[in-house]
Amino acid sequence: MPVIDTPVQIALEEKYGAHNYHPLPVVLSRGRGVYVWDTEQNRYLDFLSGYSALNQGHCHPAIIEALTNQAQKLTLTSRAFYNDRLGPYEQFLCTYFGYDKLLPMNTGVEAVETAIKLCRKWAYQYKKIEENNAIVIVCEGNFHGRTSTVISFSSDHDSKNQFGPYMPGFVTIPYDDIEALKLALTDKRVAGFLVEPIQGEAGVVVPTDGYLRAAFEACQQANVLFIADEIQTGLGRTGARLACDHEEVRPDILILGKALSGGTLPVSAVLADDEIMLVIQPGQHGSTYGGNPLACAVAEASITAIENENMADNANEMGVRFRTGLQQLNSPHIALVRGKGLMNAVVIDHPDPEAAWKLCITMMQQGLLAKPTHGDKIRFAPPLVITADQIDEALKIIENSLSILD
Ligand code: IF1
Repeated sequence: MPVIDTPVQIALEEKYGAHNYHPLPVVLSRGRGVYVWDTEQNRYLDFLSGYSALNQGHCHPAIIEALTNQAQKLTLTSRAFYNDRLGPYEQFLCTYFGYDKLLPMNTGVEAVETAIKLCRKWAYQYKKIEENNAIVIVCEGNFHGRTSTVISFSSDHDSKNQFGPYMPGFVTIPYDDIEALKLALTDKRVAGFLVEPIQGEAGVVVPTDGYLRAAFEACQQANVLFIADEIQTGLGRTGARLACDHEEVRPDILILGKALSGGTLPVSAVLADDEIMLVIQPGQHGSTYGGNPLACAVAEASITAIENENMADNANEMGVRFRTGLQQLNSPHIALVRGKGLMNAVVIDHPDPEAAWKLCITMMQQGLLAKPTHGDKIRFAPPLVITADQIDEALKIIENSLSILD
């Protein structure tokens, strides 16, 4: 494969690709574990992890082996027929997370859409809410994906603007505000509460200890489904199997994605018990690739790797090391360090609105990849297989790079 120079690669995307992203000016060509290499063979620590789809690290051997083995056998049957991977995978995941059933989808937002449909239909059948009047409560600062329905309840201008008309049936409340939730729950049309246990895109906003537990109990009191979007927070990222585990909350509907496939191909899933899951009957929901044997093989290997390598515990330990190291830099440019496990972010304090971007460019030049979110926040989310030495290597790069802001 001839090496194409970085500027040429970038120009190709500029000319022939939609301009729906503004990437850092680096062209990656190889990845393994926490490292990626660009076309000039420069090595970087990946502190974005494919937006937390690479919890297991790049090209995890066991996941790639599962992918390549299954790819030689059977990749897609459609759900018109059974295949020999789906049943065992569904049993594996339902047993692992403790639910009756799983509905397999592909992208995260498709799983979010599925959860909304399940919630609405459950409300009509079990809560006897008048049809087409179900309300789902969502939070300010949410990010649940980019379909027309999901951006209908986004509070982010760029995600929502000029994509109307918008889907009705959503009420927005402030995040981490239990009284606001309790008030919203007095509306008898409310069917569900859709929430990220930690808000990712908003810049890693960690709610007050006890918020998730209190929210879950308030929903139970109101016979409203607690729907946890664990697409980014799940699968070890926050130092537990699920972020909800930190508060012993068992969501009525659990949404998974991203690292469910270890960064190989889109695999998502919705888990729930029979009363909820069985409101969808044959012909009422689905997807061409949902539950394909390749996805099942990869997802089983992805979860097994997280479990066998104790990635959640490592995320806990390395997260503490990373946040402590950041705080000890005592940088005047870091206003705030926040996060849980290896889902962390810093808020940059600097008069230059481009400061976070410039810092990311400098860190890139020093061998660490991270990207700003919403201007002044930088998300730091490495693969959960990172070692103490690699955390220290990253902290050194961040420390050296911060001087660019002096
Ligand atoms: C982009 C970040 C954004 C998610 C949660 C559902 C989805 C996501 C909690 C949808 C997707 C991705 C999408 C990507 C950037 C990234 C992201 F927070 F992870 F950084 F946008 F907020 N729920 N998050 O985080 O899953 O359909 O993408 O598989 O769209 O720019 P998807």
